[in-house]
Amino acid sequence: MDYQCIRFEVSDSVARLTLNRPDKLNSFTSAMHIELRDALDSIQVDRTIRVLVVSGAGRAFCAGQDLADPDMAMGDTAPDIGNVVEQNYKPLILRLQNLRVPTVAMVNGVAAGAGASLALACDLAIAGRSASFLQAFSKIGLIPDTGGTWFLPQRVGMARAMGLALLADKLTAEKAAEWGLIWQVVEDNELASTVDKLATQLAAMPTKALVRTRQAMHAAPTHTLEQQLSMEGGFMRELGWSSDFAEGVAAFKEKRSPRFTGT
Ligand code: T3D
Repeated sequence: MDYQCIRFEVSDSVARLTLNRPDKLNSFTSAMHIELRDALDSIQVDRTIRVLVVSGAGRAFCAGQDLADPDMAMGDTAPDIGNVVEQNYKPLILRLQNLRVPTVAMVNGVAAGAGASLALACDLAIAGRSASFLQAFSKIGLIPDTGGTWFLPQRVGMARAMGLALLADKLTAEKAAEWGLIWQVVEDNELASTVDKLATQLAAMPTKALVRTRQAMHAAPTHTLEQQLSMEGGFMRELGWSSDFAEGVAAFKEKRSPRFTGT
């Protein structure tokens, strides 16, 4: 597929997906969603990829839904944005959650509405100091979607999640890191190099274990302890049969760095 709204590059086991509508702060359109689905699906079949980095072109990460997209057009009747959520946002988040590689959001500027949720849907979010997070939804009469109501309280607790969602105040990157919404904040001029280093590190790690960790962590809130222990046991059994486990143990015994292959 020839991408118009995103850039997608793969090199050295790292896939870089850049939302690429800088004039509109990389806001989502239906056309962008089609391209995102295509790019994410390609990661599922390209076994050379070991990590995904998501970022935005220009000064923003993503301003959420493009409010001027035809999907949002107010004709004689109001648009069915429930359908837009079902057809575009739900598949996006489920694809990210089920991706076979770890994911990193490089938040280079404002992340608003579904753009903030996109960052939260990645396994690790790293922001530049001038970036910010905005639950813009209540300003236009909507709720935090794209998983926002799921990610927010889990990350920052109910009181802060409600404050952010109801009041739609901008949260600085520094505060976001302090509150546990994101993993790390770094100086703007160090963001790209920090994320490159992290991506290289993740790409050399035992991919399957990282992904099973994500799945177990996200299952925990709805599981009993017994269910969670069973899930951990199942994943450990599977990982115990992986090449990366054998390599990790061998490397430990031989006092050398492991050479994980993601298998
Ligand atoms: O289908 C569905 O709706 C369901 C899904 C909904 C999910 C959602 O994401 S709902 C929330 C949608 N997003 C927003 O409400 C955020 C709207 N944008 C803003 O509040 C501000 O733009 C920002 C706080 C993100 C950034 O402010 P600022 O001052 O840095 O930039 P700006 O001047 O407002 O924007 C620059 C340009 O981007 C401007 O275009 P122009 O005038 O230069 O031609 C602006 O219109 C455009 N832009 C920014 N956000 C959007 C957008 N255009 C379309 N849609 C946007 N969301």
